[in-house]
Parts: sequence; C-alpha cells; structure tokens
Amino acid sequence: MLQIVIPAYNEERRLPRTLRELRRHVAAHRGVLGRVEVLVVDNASTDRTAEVARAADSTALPVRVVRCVRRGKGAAVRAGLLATDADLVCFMDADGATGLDAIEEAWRRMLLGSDVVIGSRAVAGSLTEARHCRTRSAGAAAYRRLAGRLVPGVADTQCGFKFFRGDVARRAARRLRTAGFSFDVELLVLLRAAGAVVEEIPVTWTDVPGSTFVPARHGAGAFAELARIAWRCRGLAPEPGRVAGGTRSPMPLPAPAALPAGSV
Ligand SMILES: Nc1nc2c(ncn2[C@@H]2O[C@H](COP(=O)(O)OP(=O)(O)OP(=O)(O)O)[C@@H](O)[C@H]2O)c(=O)[nH]1
Ligand SMILES: [Mg+2]
Repeated sequence: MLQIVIPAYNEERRLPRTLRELRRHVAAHRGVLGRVEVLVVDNASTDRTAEVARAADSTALPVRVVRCVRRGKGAAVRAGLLATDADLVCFMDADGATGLDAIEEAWRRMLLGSDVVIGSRAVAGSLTEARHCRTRSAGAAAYRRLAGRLVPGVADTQCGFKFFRGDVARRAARRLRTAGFSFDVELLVLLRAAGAVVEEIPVTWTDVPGSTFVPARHGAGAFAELARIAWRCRGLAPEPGRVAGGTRSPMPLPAPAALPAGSV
C-alpha cells in the first residue's frame, strides 16, 4: 500500500481539486500503484479543510483526516508520516502544484533501490512556471545556497513532493524537530545521516495561487530554522557510500501487478 500525506492549512479551496485529481490519477494507475490511501493533516485551519477532506473520502481513494496539535507544515508532515504504516509513503502539497506523474516515477525508482525520491524543480527535465516576485526569488536563491550546504548535492530541498520507504520515513520523522517550512532540510539531513539513498527526479510544477507561504511572515523564520538545523545536526554526516545518486540492491517490495512503461 502507498499512503500519501497531505499537510493542509486553510485549504478548503485548493484541496478538493487536488483530491479529485488524485482520485482520477490513482484510478488510472491502479494496476501499478495498488491500494492508495490519503492522510490529510490539519492542525490549525480556521476554515472547512477537515470537512472538505472527509467529503472526498471514497472507496476508490480513502481519505483520512489526521489531527496534529503542533502548528506548522513541518509538524503536520511529521504527524502524518508517523500516522502511516505502509511500505511506501509520500507527502505532497494540497495545492497540487507537482504533476502527479511523479508518483509512478518515484515508485519505479524505489523498486530500483532508492530509499527516498524527491521531486525537484532544479534538475534537467523539470518543467516549472516562474512566477515569484524579485524579492522572493532573491530570498529563495539565498535560501537554496544555505540549504545546499546542509544537504550537499541536493538541488531543490523545498519541492512539496517527497516519496519514501515507509520505515525509513518514520524513523527520520521521529527525530524531526523543525515545525515550519524548513523541515524538508532537516528531514533530508536526518535521512542522509541514517544512510538513506536520496534521489532527485524532475517534476512538472505549476504555480497554484493561494500560497500559505507569506515571505514577509515566514521568510525570516525559515532562515532561522536553517540556522537551528545547522547547529543541531552539526555532528551528523552521511554514511559512506549512501549518498544521493548512489545505488544498492533493490528493496524487497511486494510485486505490483504491472509497472510503468520502461521500468524494470
Ligand atoms: N497542516 C498544515 N499544513 C500547512 C501549514 N502550513 C503550510 N501547510 C501546507 O503546506 C503545503 C505547502 O504550502 P503552500 O501554501 O503551497 O506553500 P509553498 O508550496 O511552500 O509555497 P509556494 O511555492 O508559494 O506554493 C500546503 O499543503 C499547505 O496547506 C500548517 O501550518 N499546517
Ligand atoms: Mg505550494
């Protein structure tokens, strides 16, 4: 089974379409993906996020709402990952910005031996829509430089699509402390330190209006979190031979009924 965690904060407008598209996508790829379940994590929404999530629940795509007392995207993803029990887990944003084809590609890479496959808007083959204002773009470039020092070799730490072996994700999530938007960086540091093979795959990324990230409100906090991660994780180094792009023997996953074209 694949469990998909969706952190959602005041997403009553963007979530229904994302869940609808996900249901269609899963139905179209049922033979590859097998059983899929969605866990929507709502921790502080003041709108009808939980209701719209429950309304999307169906036999074709079961949707559960997970409550999380701590606020922030990082706290929500952590709670979601810890609520999973599947062999394969993933998280994605409620805005549906990442093209869903990434799911099958990530699945294929997992079968080839990756522990963690992350969507990237910065590797060859990705298609992204540029749209941020100059200030945010400059901030993002500075952020990428700092984040790159903590997870060398990873070009895009912040894409809201990450796919994991379930046990690997749960082990790292237990140690995750960052509650805000920089949690991806800490998660990747922890995963690397535990010896996980992390692979970046190109994604199609479309801007969806209604972002919950407000640079003026969250920007400084995201940088402060990076500094705290650097301090907390200063002793952690990747295990030799288990860095991004590395390979090892494929993991023992239950064989899917069929694989995407071009797979092993
Ligand atoms: N549960 C929960 N989810 C959150 C919180 N903050 C953000 N999210 C979710 O995190 C995901 C990503 O947020 P977006 O608003 O798309 O922001 P972003 O992707 O970082 O930035 P953009 O590039 O502007 O889209 C969405 O699914 C949000 O609902 C939070 O405090 N709690
Ligand atoms: Mg987004």
